[in-house]
Amino acid sequence: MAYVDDFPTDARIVRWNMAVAFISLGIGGLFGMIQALHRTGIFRGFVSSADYYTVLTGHGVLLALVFTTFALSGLFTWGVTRSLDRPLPSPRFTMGWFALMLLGSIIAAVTILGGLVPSMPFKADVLFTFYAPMQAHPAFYIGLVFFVVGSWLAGVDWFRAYWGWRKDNPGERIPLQTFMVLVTMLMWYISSIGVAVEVLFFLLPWSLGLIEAVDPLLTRTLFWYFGHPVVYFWLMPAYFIWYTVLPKLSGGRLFSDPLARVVFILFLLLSTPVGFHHQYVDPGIPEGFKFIAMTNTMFLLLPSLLTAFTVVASIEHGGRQRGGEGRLGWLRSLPWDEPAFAGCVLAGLMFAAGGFSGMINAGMNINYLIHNTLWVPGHFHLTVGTASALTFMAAGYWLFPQITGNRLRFRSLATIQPYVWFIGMTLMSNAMHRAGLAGVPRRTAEPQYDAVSFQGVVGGISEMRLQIAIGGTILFIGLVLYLIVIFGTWFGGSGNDTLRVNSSLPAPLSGPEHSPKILDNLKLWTAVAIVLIALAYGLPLWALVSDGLLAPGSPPIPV
Ligand code: HAS
Ligand code: CU
Repeated sequence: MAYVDDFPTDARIVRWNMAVAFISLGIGGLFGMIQALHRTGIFRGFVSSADYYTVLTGHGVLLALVFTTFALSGLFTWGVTRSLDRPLPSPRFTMGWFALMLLGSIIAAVTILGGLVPSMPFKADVLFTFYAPMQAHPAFYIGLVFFVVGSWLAGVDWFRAYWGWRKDNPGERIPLQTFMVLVTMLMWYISSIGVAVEVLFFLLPWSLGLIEAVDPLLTRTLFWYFGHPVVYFWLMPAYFIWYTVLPKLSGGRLFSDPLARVVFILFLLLSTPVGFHHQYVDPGIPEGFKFIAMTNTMFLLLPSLLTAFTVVASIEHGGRQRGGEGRLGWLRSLPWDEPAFAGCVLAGLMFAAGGFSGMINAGMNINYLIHNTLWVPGHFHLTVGTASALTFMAAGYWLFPQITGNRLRFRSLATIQPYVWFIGMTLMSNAMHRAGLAGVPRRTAEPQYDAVSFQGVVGGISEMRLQIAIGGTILFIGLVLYLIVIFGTWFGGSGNDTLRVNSSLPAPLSGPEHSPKILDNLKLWTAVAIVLIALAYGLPLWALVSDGLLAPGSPPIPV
Protein backbone atom coordinates (compact mmCIF):
# COMPACT_ATOMS: atom_id res chain seq x y z
CA MET A 1 0.00 0.00 0.00
CA ALA A 2 1.30 3.44 -0.87
CA TYR A 3 0.78 6.50 1.31
CA VAL A 4 -1.87 7.80 -1.10
CA ASP A 5 -4.00 4.70 -0.46
CA ASP A 6 -3.77 5.01 3.32
CA PHE A 7 -4.19 8.78 3.54
CA PRO A 8 -5.84 10.02 0.34
CA THR A 9 -6.83 13.44 1.75
CA ASP A 10 -3.46 14.14 3.33
CA ALA A 11 -1.68 12.91 0.20
CA ARG A 12 -3.57 15.56 -1.74
CA ILE A 13 -2.42 18.28 0.66
CA VAL A 14 1.16 17.03 0.43
CA ARG A 15 0.93 17.07 -3.39
CA TRP A 16 -0.45 20.58 -3.50
CA ASN A 17 2.13 21.93 -1.10
CA MET A 18 4.89 20.31 -3.09
CA ALA A 19 3.40 21.57 -6.36
CA VAL A 20 3.33 25.18 -5.11
CA ALA A 21 6.86 24.73 -3.79
CA PHE A 22 8.25 23.45 -7.07
CA ILE A 23 6.40 25.97 -9.24
CA SER A 24 7.91 28.73 -7.08
CA LEU A 25 11.26 27.03 -7.46
CA GLY A 26 10.88 27.11 -11.25
CA ILE A 27 9.97 30.81 -11.42
CA GLY A 28 12.47 31.85 -8.74
CA GLY A 29 15.18 29.81 -10.44
CA LEU A 30 14.52 31.52 -13.78
CA PHE A 31 14.96 34.88 -12.03
CA GLY A 32 18.21 33.57 -10.58
CA MET A 33 19.62 32.76 -13.99
CA ILE A 34 18.59 36.16 -15.31
CA GLN A 35 20.48 37.81 -12.44
CA ALA A 36 23.57 35.65 -12.84
CA LEU A 37 23.76 36.61 -16.52
CA HIS A 38 23.01 40.26 -15.84
CA ARG A 39 25.36 41.06 -13.02
CA THR A 40 28.24 39.22 -14.66
CA GLY A 41 27.64 41.25 -17.81
CA ILE A 42 27.30 38.12 -19.97
CA PHE A 43 23.75 38.94 -21.11
CA ARG A 44 21.83 42.03 -20.10
CA GLY A 45 18.89 41.73 -22.46
CA PHE A 46 16.32 40.33 -20.03
CA VAL A 47 15.90 43.29 -17.70
CA SER A 48 17.25 46.79 -17.19
CA SER A 49 19.56 47.40 -14.27
CA ALA A 50 16.74 49.30 -12.55
CA ASP A 51 14.47 46.27 -12.78
CA TYR A 52 17.23 43.99 -11.52
CA TYR A 53 16.14 44.67 -7.94
CA THR A 54 12.56 43.68 -8.68
CA VAL A 55 13.79 40.39 -10.10
CA LEU A 56 16.17 39.94 -7.16
CA THR A 57 13.33 40.49 -4.69
CA GLY A 58 11.19 37.98 -6.57
CA HIS A 59 14.05 35.49 -6.58
CA GLY A 60 14.65 35.78 -2.83
CA VAL A 61 11.01 35.80 -1.76
CA LEU A 62 9.91 32.97 -4.07
CA LEU A 63 12.84 30.73 -3.20
CA ALA A 64 13.87 31.54 0.36
CA LEU A 65 10.35 32.04 1.70
CA VAL A 66 7.69 30.51 -0.55
CA PHE A 67 9.50 27.45 -1.93
CA THR A 68 11.00 26.45 1.39
CA THR A 69 7.86 26.92 3.48
CA PHE A 70 5.57 25.02 1.11
CA ALA A 71 8.11 22.21 0.77
CA LEU A 72 8.34 22.05 4.56
CA SER A 73 4.55 21.98 4.85
CA GLY A 74 4.32 19.09 2.41
CA LEU A 75 7.11 17.10 4.05
CA PHE A 76 5.86 17.75 7.58
CA THR A 77 2.25 16.84 6.74
CA TRP A 78 3.56 13.58 5.32
CA GLY A 79 5.89 12.96 8.28
CA VAL A 80 3.31 13.63 10.98
CA THR A 81 0.56 11.52 9.44
CA ARG A 82 2.96 8.72 8.54
CA SER A 83 4.71 8.54 11.88
CA LEU A 84 1.56 8.89 14.00
CA ASP A 85 -0.30 6.65 11.58
CA ARG A 86 -3.35 8.90 11.62
CA PRO A 87 -4.66 11.59 9.28
CA LEU A 88 -4.68 15.29 10.16
CA PRO A 89 -7.79 15.90 12.29
CA SER A 90 -9.77 18.26 10.05
CA PRO A 91 -9.37 18.46 6.27
CA ARG A 92 -11.17 21.82 6.28
CA PHE A 93 -8.71 23.31 8.73
CA THR A 94 -5.84 21.91 6.68
CA MET A 95 -7.25 23.45 3.51
CA GLY A 96 -7.64 26.69 5.45
CA TRP A 97 -3.96 27.14 6.25
CA PHE A 98 -2.91 25.98 2.83
CA ALA A 99 -5.24 28.50 1.17
CA LEU A 100 -4.10 31.30 3.49
CA MET A 101 -0.43 30.64 2.76
CA LEU A 102 -1.14 30.46 -0.96
CA LEU A 103 -3.18 33.66 -0.94
CA GLY A 104 -0.43 35.46 0.98
CA SER A 105 2.22 34.22 -1.46
CA ILE A 106 0.20 35.30 -4.48
CA ILE A 107 -0.46 38.78 -3.05
CA ALA A 108 3.22 39.25 -2.20
CA ALA A 109 4.44 37.86 -5.54
CA VAL A 110 2.03 39.98 -7.61
CA THR A 111 3.01 43.09 -5.65
CA ILE A 112 6.69 42.41 -6.33
CA LEU A 113 6.15 41.71 -10.03
CA GLY A 114 4.15 44.94 -10.28
CA GLY A 115 7.57 46.57 -10.20
CA LEU A 116 8.20 45.30 -13.73
CA VAL A 117 5.07 46.98 -15.13
CA PRO A 118 5.33 50.78 -14.98
CA SER A 119 1.55 51.28 -15.17
CA MET A 120 0.95 49.18 -12.04
CA PRO A 121 0.44 51.23 -8.88
CA PHE A 122 2.24 48.76 -6.60
CA LYS A 123 5.74 47.45 -6.18
CA ALA A 124 7.99 45.97 -3.51
CA ASP A 125 11.64 46.27 -4.50
CA VAL A 126 12.71 45.65 -0.93
CA LEU A 127 14.73 42.42 -1.34
CA PHE A 128 13.88 39.31 0.62
CA THR A 129 15.02 40.86 3.90
CA PHE A 130 12.51 43.75 3.45
CA TYR A 131 13.65 45.85 6.42
CA ALA A 132 13.52 49.63 6.67
CA PRO A 133 14.49 52.07 5.31
CA MET A 134 13.27 50.36 2.16
CA GLN A 135 9.52 50.46 1.85
CA ALA A 136 7.09 48.30 -0.10
CA HIS A 137 3.46 48.78 -1.06
CA PRO A 138 1.22 47.77 1.89
CA ALA A 139 -0.06 44.78 -0.11
CA PHE A 140 3.37 43.16 0.17
CA TYR A 141 3.26 43.25 3.96
CA ILE A 142 -0.34 42.06 4.02
CA GLY A 143 0.68 39.10 1.85
CA LEU A 144 3.47 38.34 4.30
CA VAL A 145 1.06 38.44 7.24
CA PHE A 146 -1.30 35.94 5.58
CA PHE A 147 1.64 33.73 4.72
CA VAL A 148 3.11 33.67 8.22
CA VAL A 149 -0.26 33.24 9.95
CA GLY A 150 -0.93 30.35 7.54
CA SER A 151 2.33 28.71 8.60
CA TRP A 152 1.38 29.14 12.27
CA LEU A 153 -1.94 27.41 11.64
CA ALA A 154 -0.15 24.58 9.84
CA GLY A 155 1.80 24.05 13.05
CA VAL A 156 -1.44 24.03 15.04
CA ASP A 157 -2.70 21.32 12.68
CA TRP A 158 0.35 19.13 13.32
CA PHE A 159 0.12 19.74 17.06
CA ARG A 160 -3.56 18.76 17.03
CA ALA A 161 -2.74 15.50 15.28
CA TYR A 162 -0.11 14.88 17.92
CA TRP A 163 -2.44 15.67 20.84
CA GLY A 164 -4.99 13.25 19.37
CA TRP A 165 -2.33 10.56 19.18
CA ARG A 166 -1.10 11.36 22.69
CA LYS A 167 -4.57 10.71 24.13
CA ASP A 168 -4.55 7.22 22.64
CA ASN A 169 -0.90 6.55 23.49
CA PRO A 170 -0.17 7.95 26.95
CA GLY A 171 3.40 7.48 28.13
CA GLU A 172 4.81 6.53 24.74
CA ARG A 173 7.81 8.32 23.22
CA ILE A 174 6.94 10.84 20.51
CA PRO A 175 7.67 9.19 17.14
CA LEU A 176 10.87 10.71 15.77
CA GLN A 177 9.41 12.41 12.69
CA THR A 178 6.64 14.03 14.70
CA PHE A 179 9.15 15.06 17.35
CA MET A 180 11.19 16.84 14.70
CA VAL A 181 8.12 18.59 13.29
CA LEU A 182 6.94 19.81 16.71
CA VAL A 183 10.36 21.08 17.77
CA THR A 184 10.83 22.88 14.45
CA MET A 185 7.45 24.55 14.83
CA LEU A 186 8.17 25.62 18.42
CA MET A 187 11.35 27.24 17.15
CA TRP A 188 9.30 28.89 14.41
CA TYR A 189 6.66 30.25 16.81
CA ILE A 190 9.29 31.79 19.07
CA SER A 191 11.30 33.34 16.27
CA SER A 192 8.60 34.50 13.86
CA ILE A 193 7.17 36.73 16.60
CA GLY A 194 10.05 39.08 15.69
CA VAL A 195 8.98 39.50 12.09
CA ALA A 196 5.31 39.67 13.09
CA VAL A 197 5.99 42.62 15.42
CA GLU A 198 8.21 44.24 12.80
CA VAL A 199 5.58 44.03 10.08
CA LEU A 200 2.39 44.61 12.08
CA PHE A 201 3.55 47.41 14.37
CA PHE A 202 6.05 49.19 12.16
CA LEU A 203 6.37 48.41 8.45
CA LEU A 204 2.69 48.04 7.60
CA PRO A 205 1.47 51.17 9.44
CA TRP A 206 4.44 53.06 7.97
CA SER A 207 3.64 51.98 4.42
CA LEU A 208 0.00 52.92 4.99
CA GLY A 209 1.10 56.37 6.10
CA LEU A 210 -0.25 55.92 9.64
CA ILE A 211 3.15 56.62 11.13
CA GLU A 212 5.70 58.90 9.60
CA ALA A 213 8.94 57.09 10.29
CA VAL A 214 10.32 53.94 11.84
CA ASP A 215 13.55 53.29 13.68
CA PRO A 216 15.62 51.41 11.08
CA LEU A 217 17.86 49.82 13.70
CA LEU A 218 14.93 48.56 15.74
CA THR A 219 13.21 47.05 12.71
CA ARG A 220 16.46 45.52 11.47
CA THR A 221 16.99 44.01 14.90
CA LEU A 222 13.49 42.56 14.93
CA PHE A 223 14.10 41.24 11.44
CA TRP A 224 17.35 39.48 12.33
CA TYR A 225 15.85 38.14 15.54
CA PHE A 226 13.76 36.16 13.05
CA GLY A 227 16.24 36.17 10.15
CA HIS A 228 18.72 33.74 11.60
CA PRO A 229 16.29 31.14 12.98
CA VAL A 230 14.41 31.23 9.67
CA VAL A 231 17.48 29.59 8.07
CA TYR A 232 16.97 26.61 10.37
CA PHE A 233 13.32 26.59 9.41
CA TRP A 234 14.74 25.75 5.96
CA LEU A 235 17.42 23.40 7.23
CA MET A 236 15.48 21.35 9.77
CA PRO A 237 13.13 19.80 7.19
CA ALA A 238 16.26 18.79 5.25
CA TYR A 239 17.69 17.24 8.43
CA PHE A 240 14.33 15.57 8.96
CA ILE A 241 14.87 13.82 5.60
CA TRP A 242 18.56 13.07 6.26
CA TYR A 243 17.77 11.48 9.61
CA THR A 244 14.65 9.55 8.79
CA VAL A 245 14.71 8.76 5.04
CA LEU A 246 18.34 8.91 3.93
CA PRO A 247 19.51 5.98 6.13
CA LYS A 248 16.93 3.81 4.43
CA LEU A 249 17.87 5.07 0.96
CA SER A 250 21.47 4.14 1.79
CA GLY A 251 20.40 0.60 2.60
CA GLY A 252 20.77 0.86 6.36
CA ARG A 253 19.27 2.30 9.52
CA LEU A 254 19.57 5.53 11.47
CA PHE A 255 22.60 5.32 13.75
CA SER A 256 21.03 7.03 16.75
CA ASP A 257 17.53 8.31 17.45
CA PRO A 258 18.60 9.96 20.76
CA LEU A 259 21.30 12.01 19.01
CA ALA A 260 18.74 13.17 16.46
CA ARG A 261 16.50 14.38 19.30
CA VAL A 262 19.38 16.19 21.00
CA VAL A 263 20.19 17.95 17.73
CA PHE A 264 16.67 19.27 17.29
CA ILE A 265 16.49 20.44 20.92
CA LEU A 266 19.80 22.30 20.46
CA PHE A 267 18.30 24.08 17.46
CA LEU A 268 15.28 25.08 19.54
CA LEU A 269 17.55 26.47 22.26
CA LEU A 270 20.19 28.21 20.16
CA SER A 271 18.68 29.26 16.83
CA THR A 272 17.33 32.58 18.04
CA PRO A 273 19.81 34.18 20.47
CA VAL A 274 22.34 34.64 17.63
CA GLY A 275 20.62 37.13 15.31
CA PHE A 276 23.19 39.87 15.95
CA HIS A 277 25.71 37.94 13.86
CA HIS A 278 23.95 39.55 10.89
CA GLN A 279 24.45 42.97 12.46
CA TYR A 280 28.12 43.01 13.38
CA VAL A 281 28.55 46.23 11.41
CA ASP A 282 25.39 47.92 12.74
CA PRO A 283 26.18 50.81 15.03
CA GLY A 284 24.00 51.14 18.13
CA ILE A 285 24.20 47.51 19.19
CA PRO A 286 26.62 47.02 22.05
CA GLU A 287 29.76 45.11 21.12
CA GLY A 288 29.40 42.85 24.14
CA PHE A 289 26.06 41.58 22.89
CA LYS A 290 27.51 41.00 19.46
CA PHE A 291 30.17 38.96 21.19
CA ILE A 292 27.52 36.91 23.04
CA ALA A 293 25.79 36.30 19.71
CA MET A 294 29.07 35.12 18.22
CA THR A 295 29.68 32.73 21.11
CA ASN A 296 26.16 31.33 20.80
CA THR A 297 26.67 30.94 17.05
CA MET A 298 29.79 28.88 17.64
CA PHE A 299 27.80 26.63 20.00
CA LEU A 300 25.15 26.41 17.31
CA LEU A 301 27.68 24.64 15.08
CA LEU A 302 27.36 21.69 17.42
CA PRO A 303 24.00 20.32 16.22
CA SER A 304 25.25 20.39 12.63
CA LEU A 305 28.54 18.74 13.54
CA LEU A 306 26.59 16.06 15.42
CA THR A 307 24.43 15.67 12.34
CA ALA A 308 27.46 15.22 10.12
CA PHE A 309 28.59 12.43 12.43
CA THR A 310 25.24 10.67 12.82
CA VAL A 311 24.14 10.91 9.21
CA VAL A 312 27.49 9.78 7.79
CA ALA A 313 27.56 6.90 10.31
CA SER A 314 24.08 5.87 9.11
CA ILE A 315 25.15 6.06 5.47
CA GLU A 316 28.24 4.00 6.25
CA HIS A 317 26.07 1.41 7.95
CA GLY A 318 23.95 1.33 4.77
CA GLY A 319 27.03 0.95 2.57
CA ARG A 320 28.25 -1.97 4.65
CA GLN A 321 24.83 -3.62 4.59
CA ARG A 322 25.06 -3.46 0.82
CA GLY A 323 28.34 -5.36 0.89
CA GLY A 324 30.82 -2.49 1.01
CA GLU A 325 34.02 -3.24 2.89
CA GLY A 326 37.19 -1.56 4.07
CA ARG A 327 37.78 1.91 5.36
CA LEU A 328 36.32 3.70 2.35
CA GLY A 329 35.11 0.80 0.20
CA TRP A 330 31.56 1.20 1.60
CA LEU A 331 31.31 4.46 -0.32
CA ARG A 332 31.47 2.57 -3.62
CA SER A 333 28.60 0.25 -2.77
CA LEU A 334 26.15 3.10 -2.14
CA PRO A 335 23.31 3.61 -4.66
CA TRP A 336 24.78 6.60 -6.51
CA ASP A 337 22.36 6.12 -9.40
CA GLU A 338 19.34 6.45 -7.11
CA PRO A 339 18.30 10.12 -7.48
CA ALA A 340 16.75 10.45 -4.02
CA PHE A 341 19.91 9.11 -2.41
CA ALA A 342 22.34 11.03 -4.63
CA GLY A 343 20.42 14.28 -4.12
CA CYS A 344 20.52 14.03 -0.32
CA VAL A 345 24.18 13.05 -0.16
CA LEU A 346 25.36 15.69 -2.63
CA ALA A 347 23.31 18.21 -0.65
CA GLY A 348 25.10 17.03 2.50
CA LEU A 349 28.54 17.32 0.90
CA MET A 350 27.82 20.86 -0.22
CA PHE A 351 26.49 21.72 3.20
CA ALA A 352 29.78 20.72 4.73
CA ALA A 353 31.37 23.49 2.61
CA GLY A 354 28.52 25.91 3.34
CA GLY A 355 28.93 25.24 7.05
CA PHE A 356 32.58 26.23 6.84
CA SER A 357 31.80 29.50 5.11
CA GLY A 358 29.18 30.02 7.84
CA MET A 359 31.87 29.68 10.50
CA ILE A 360 33.82 32.41 8.76
CA ASN A 361 30.75 34.65 8.59
CA ALA A 362 30.21 34.11 12.27
CA GLY A 363 33.64 35.33 13.39
CA MET A 364 33.09 38.94 14.49
CA ASN A 365 36.32 40.21 12.99
CA ILE A 366 36.54 38.04 9.87
CA ASN A 367 32.96 39.00 9.11
CA TYR A 368 34.13 42.53 8.21
CA LEU A 369 36.04 41.01 5.30
CA ILE A 370 33.06 39.33 3.71
CA HIS A 371 30.00 41.27 4.90
CA ASN A 372 27.90 42.59 2.01
CA THR A 373 30.17 40.94 -0.55
CA LEU A 374 29.31 38.19 -3.00
CA TRP A 375 30.77 35.73 -0.48
CA VAL A 376 27.46 35.81 1.43
CA PRO A 377 25.29 34.69 -1.53
CA GLY A 378 28.01 32.07 -2.12
CA HIS A 379 27.41 30.86 1.43
CA PHE A 380 23.66 30.72 1.25
CA HIS A 381 23.48 29.04 -2.12
CA LEU A 382 25.33 26.13 -0.52
CA THR A 383 23.04 26.14 2.51
CA VAL A 384 19.49 27.02 1.57
CA GLY A 385 20.20 26.75 -2.18
CA THR A 386 21.61 23.25 -1.94
CA ALA A 387 21.40 21.64 1.51
CA SER A 388 17.70 22.53 1.63
CA ALA A 389 16.71 22.85 -2.03
CA LEU A 390 18.48 19.76 -3.35
CA THR A 391 17.28 17.70 -0.38
CA PHE A 392 13.68 18.80 -0.98
CA MET A 393 14.04 17.87 -4.64
CA ALA A 394 15.57 14.52 -3.68
CA ALA A 395 12.75 13.90 -1.23
CA GLY A 396 10.36 14.61 -4.10
CA TYR A 397 11.85 11.75 -6.13
CA TRP A 398 11.05 9.40 -3.30
CA LEU A 399 7.72 10.90 -2.25
CA PHE A 400 5.98 11.67 -5.51
CA PRO A 401 5.37 8.02 -6.40
CA GLN A 402 3.93 7.56 -2.90
CA ILE A 403 1.67 10.58 -2.92
CA THR A 404 0.46 10.14 -6.49
CA GLY A 405 0.49 6.35 -6.78
CA ASN A 406 2.44 6.73 -10.02
CA ARG A 407 5.80 5.32 -11.04
CA LEU A 408 8.68 7.80 -11.30
CA ARG A 409 8.94 8.95 -14.93
CA PHE A 410 12.00 9.98 -16.94
CA ARG A 411 14.29 8.01 -14.67
CA SER A 412 17.44 8.74 -16.62
CA LEU A 413 16.85 12.48 -16.34
CA ALA A 414 16.23 11.98 -12.63
CA THR A 415 19.48 10.07 -12.25
CA ILE A 416 21.64 12.84 -13.66
CA GLN A 417 19.69 15.78 -12.21
CA PRO A 418 21.33 15.92 -8.73
CA TYR A 419 24.76 15.84 -10.38
CA VAL A 420 23.79 18.66 -12.73
CA TRP A 421 22.78 20.73 -9.69
CA PHE A 422 25.98 19.82 -7.89
CA ILE A 423 28.19 20.85 -10.82
CA GLY A 424 26.30 24.10 -11.44
CA MET A 425 26.48 25.01 -7.77
CA THR A 426 30.14 24.11 -7.47
CA LEU A 427 30.99 26.54 -10.26
CA MET A 428 28.67 29.32 -9.14
CA SER A 429 29.16 29.19 -5.41
CA ASN A 430 32.90 28.71 -5.42
CA ALA A 431 33.34 31.66 -7.75
CA MET A 432 30.96 33.76 -5.62
CA HIS A 433 32.99 33.06 -2.49
CA ARG A 434 36.23 33.98 -4.27
CA ALA A 435 34.75 37.10 -5.82
CA GLY A 436 33.53 38.15 -2.38
CA LEU A 437 37.05 37.84 -1.01
CA ALA A 438 38.20 40.06 -3.85
CA GLY A 439 35.68 42.64 -2.63
CA VAL A 440 32.91 42.27 -5.23
CA PRO A 441 29.71 43.53 -3.56
CA ARG A 442 26.41 41.64 -3.36
CA ARG A 443 22.97 43.00 -4.23
CA THR A 444 23.92 45.23 -7.11
CA ALA A 445 23.15 45.12 -10.80
CA GLU A 446 26.34 46.99 -11.64
CA PRO A 447 29.13 45.42 -9.63
CA GLN A 448 31.91 46.40 -12.02
CA TYR A 449 32.88 49.83 -10.54
CA ASP A 450 35.21 50.68 -13.40
CA ALA A 451 37.50 52.82 -11.27
CA VAL A 452 38.14 49.94 -8.88
CA SER A 453 40.14 46.86 -9.74
CA PHE A 454 39.13 43.76 -7.84
CA GLN A 455 42.07 41.46 -7.22
CA GLY A 456 41.40 37.77 -6.74
CA VAL A 457 43.97 35.84 -4.74
CA VAL A 458 43.90 33.26 -7.52
CA GLY A 459 42.32 33.72 -10.91
CA GLY A 460 40.79 36.82 -12.40
CA ILE A 461 37.48 38.59 -12.03
CA SER A 462 36.35 37.85 -15.58
CA GLU A 463 37.00 34.16 -15.04
CA MET A 464 34.91 34.25 -11.84
CA ARG A 465 32.12 36.07 -13.65
CA LEU A 466 32.12 33.45 -16.35
CA GLN A 467 31.93 30.66 -13.79
CA ILE A 468 29.02 32.35 -12.04
CA ALA A 469 27.14 32.77 -15.32
CA ILE A 470 27.83 29.21 -16.48
CA GLY A 471 27.02 27.80 -13.05
CA GLY A 472 23.76 29.75 -12.85
CA THR A 473 22.73 28.51 -16.28
CA ILE A 474 23.53 24.88 -15.42
CA LEU A 475 21.48 25.24 -12.25
CA PHE A 476 18.50 26.43 -14.24
CA ILE A 477 18.88 23.44 -16.57
CA GLY A 478 18.95 21.20 -13.49
CA LEU A 479 15.73 22.79 -12.37
CA VAL A 480 13.98 22.25 -15.69
CA LEU A 481 15.04 18.58 -15.64
CA TYR A 482 13.56 18.28 -12.18
CA LEU A 483 10.24 19.83 -13.11
CA ILE A 484 9.95 17.51 -16.13
CA VAL A 485 10.46 14.46 -13.93
CA ILE A 486 8.14 15.54 -11.12
CA PHE A 487 5.24 16.86 -13.15
CA GLY A 488 5.75 14.00 -15.62
CA THR A 489 5.34 11.59 -12.72
CA TRP A 490 2.30 13.39 -11.35
CA PHE A 491 0.43 13.65 -14.63
CA GLY A 492 1.90 10.55 -16.27
CA GLY A 493 -0.75 8.25 -14.79
CA SER A 494 0.00 4.97 -13.09
CA GLY A 495 0.19 3.04 -16.39
CA ASN A 496 0.19 -0.74 -16.22
CA ASP A 497 3.13 -0.67 -13.97
CA THR A 498 2.31 -1.48 -10.37
CA LEU A 499 5.85 -0.82 -9.24
CA ARG A 500 5.60 1.07 -5.94
CA VAL A 501 8.19 2.51 -3.63
CA ASN A 502 8.73 0.54 -0.46
CA SER A 503 7.72 3.29 1.91
CA SER A 504 8.47 1.75 5.29
CA LEU A 505 11.23 3.30 7.37
CA PRO A 506 13.45 0.90 9.34
CA ALA A 507 13.91 1.27 13.11
CA PRO A 508 17.10 3.08 14.24
CA LEU A 509 20.12 1.10 15.45
CA SER A 510 19.81 2.92 18.76
CA GLY A 511 16.19 3.78 19.48
CA PRO A 512 14.46 6.33 21.74
CA GLU A 513 14.58 3.86 24.65
CA HIS A 514 18.30 4.71 24.89
CA SER A 515 17.66 8.36 25.68
CA PRO A 516 16.27 10.05 28.79
CA LYS A 517 12.58 10.87 28.65
CA ILE A 518 13.30 14.48 29.50
CA LEU A 519 14.27 15.02 25.84
CA ASP A 520 10.58 14.78 24.98
CA ASN A 521 9.62 17.46 27.52
CA LEU A 522 8.87 20.16 24.98
CA LYS A 523 7.56 22.64 27.56
CA LEU A 524 10.84 22.56 29.44
CA TRP A 525 12.98 23.17 26.35
CA THR A 526 10.73 25.95 25.13
CA ALA A 527 11.06 27.65 28.52
CA VAL A 528 14.86 27.37 28.44
CA ALA A 529 14.89 28.76 24.89
CA ILE A 530 12.89 31.79 26.02
CA VAL A 531 15.27 32.43 28.93
CA LEU A 532 18.29 32.33 26.58
CA ILE A 533 16.58 34.78 24.24
CA ALA A 534 15.79 37.14 27.12
CA LEU A 535 19.47 37.10 28.11
CA ALA A 536 20.72 37.73 24.58
CA TYR A 537 18.15 40.33 23.51
CA GLY A 538 16.67 41.87 26.67
CA LEU A 539 19.09 44.71 27.30
CA PRO A 540 19.84 45.72 23.71
CA LEU A 541 16.13 45.78 22.84
CA TRP A 542 15.34 47.76 25.95
CA ALA A 543 17.99 50.30 24.95
CA LEU A 544 16.55 50.50 21.44
CA VAL A 545 13.05 51.28 22.60
CA SER A 546 13.86 53.35 25.68
CA ASP A 547 14.27 56.55 23.67
CA GLY A 548 10.87 56.07 22.04
CA LEU A 549 9.69 53.34 19.69
CA LEU A 550 10.09 55.39 16.55
CA ALA A 551 13.20 57.39 17.43
CA PRO A 552 16.19 56.30 15.40
CA GLY A 553 19.25 54.79 17.08
CA SER A 554 19.62 53.96 20.75
CA PRO A 555 21.31 55.55 23.72
CA PRO A 556 24.51 53.70 24.59
CA ILE A 557 24.29 50.99 27.19
CA PRO A 558 27.28 50.08 29.27
CA VAL A 559 28.49 46.78 27.83
FE1 HAS B 1 24.26 31.36 7.29
C1 HAS B 1 24.32 34.67 6.33
C2 HAS B 1 26.47 32.01 9.80
C3 HAS B 1 24.06 28.07 8.34
C4 HAS B 1 21.56 30.86 5.23
N1 HAS B 1 23.16 32.53 6.01
C5 HAS B 1 23.36 33.87 5.75
C6 HAS B 1 22.39 34.31 4.79
C7 HAS B 1 21.59 33.23 4.51
C8 HAS B 1 22.08 32.13 5.28
C9 HAS B 1 20.39 33.22 3.58
O1 HAS B 1 27.48 34.47 11.29
C10 HAS B 1 22.31 35.72 4.20
C11 HAS B 1 21.29 36.60 4.82
C12 HAS B 1 21.30 37.93 4.14
O2 HAS B 1 20.65 38.06 3.09
O3 HAS B 1 22.00 38.84 4.59
N2 HAS B 1 25.14 30.24 8.75
C13 HAS B 1 26.05 30.70 9.64
C14 HAS B 1 26.49 29.59 10.49
C15 HAS B 1 25.80 28.48 10.06
C16 HAS B 1 24.95 28.90 8.99
C17 HAS B 1 27.50 29.66 11.60
N3 HAS B 1 23.06 29.77 6.86
C18 HAS B 1 23.13 28.52 7.43
C19 HAS B 1 22.07 27.70 6.93
C20 HAS B 1 21.35 28.48 6.04
C21 HAS B 1 21.99 29.78 6.01
C22 HAS B 1 21.82 26.27 7.34
C23 HAS B 1 20.14 28.17 5.23
C24 HAS B 1 19.56 27.01 5.14
N4 HAS B 1 25.23 33.01 7.90
C25 HAS B 1 26.03 33.08 9.01
C26 HAS B 1 26.42 34.48 9.24
C27 HAS B 1 25.81 35.24 8.25
C28 HAS B 1 25.06 34.29 7.44
C29 HAS B 1 27.26 35.02 10.30
C30 HAS B 1 25.88 36.76 8.07
C31 HAS B 1 26.90 37.11 7.06
C32 HAS B 1 26.89 38.60 6.77
O4 HAS B 1 27.87 39.27 7.17
O5 HAS B 1 25.95 39.11 6.15
C33 HAS B 1 25.92 27.09 10.68
O6 HAS B 1 24.64 26.64 11.04
C34 HAS B 1 26.57 26.10 9.77
C35 HAS B 1 26.82 24.76 10.45
C36 HAS B 1 27.15 23.68 9.47
C37 HAS B 1 28.14 22.79 9.57
C38 HAS B 1 28.31 21.74 8.51
C39 HAS B 1 28.06 20.32 9.03
C40 HAS B 1 28.06 19.36 7.90
C41 HAS B 1 27.08 18.48 7.58
C42 HAS B 1 27.21 17.67 6.34
C43 HAS B 1 27.06 16.16 6.55
C44 HAS B 1 27.42 15.43 5.30
C45 HAS B 1 26.62 14.55 4.65
C46 HAS B 1 27.11 13.96 3.38
C47 HAS B 1 25.28 14.17 5.11
C48 HAS B 1 29.10 22.81 10.71
C49 HAS B 1 25.86 18.35 8.43
C50 HAS B 1 27.85 12.68 3.61
C51 HAS B 1 28.44 12.23 2.34
C52 HAS B 1 29.03 11.04 2.15
C53 HAS B 1 29.56 10.72 0.83
C54 HAS B 1 29.15 10.02 3.21
CU1 CU C 1 22.57 33.75 10.59
